[in-house]
Amino acid sequence: MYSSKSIAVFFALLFLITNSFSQSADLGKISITGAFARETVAGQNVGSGFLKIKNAGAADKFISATTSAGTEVQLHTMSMEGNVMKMSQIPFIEIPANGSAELTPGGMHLMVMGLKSPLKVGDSLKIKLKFSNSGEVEVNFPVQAISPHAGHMKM
Ligand SMILES: [Cu+2]
Repeated sequence: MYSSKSIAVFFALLFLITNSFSQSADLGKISITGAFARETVAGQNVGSGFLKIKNAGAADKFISATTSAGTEVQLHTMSMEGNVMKMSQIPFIEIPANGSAELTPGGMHLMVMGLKSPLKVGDSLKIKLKFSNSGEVEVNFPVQAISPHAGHMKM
């Protein structure tokens, strides 16, 4: 028989485990919410991830990210060139003191290079995010369907 004490410990551990891979996460004064990734189409070996970062403390920088699902994670921004969206790599994303930064489709995003397998709706991607002051946190990015208004992009 399990004692009620060991059951309580089990649920506490379960909470810790689930919490550390959640699509939202807290890291000191930094809180992450609404993380998601986009599904990929056949032949596409790059994926994109989005999230919102809130900062309740001093200014920080989101400097890098890693995942075992791909060879590299880059920080990207998007800009219009004529009527074509163009993305380019940026070295970091500033998180202002008591401010926030949002990575959204059509704006800044995470670009997962060299995906080992396609991203399908229902899957999720674990990405470790690194901040210059606050350190590292692993966040779960559930895969969502591609919006029909995604538009045209070139690398
Ligand atoms: Cu990109």
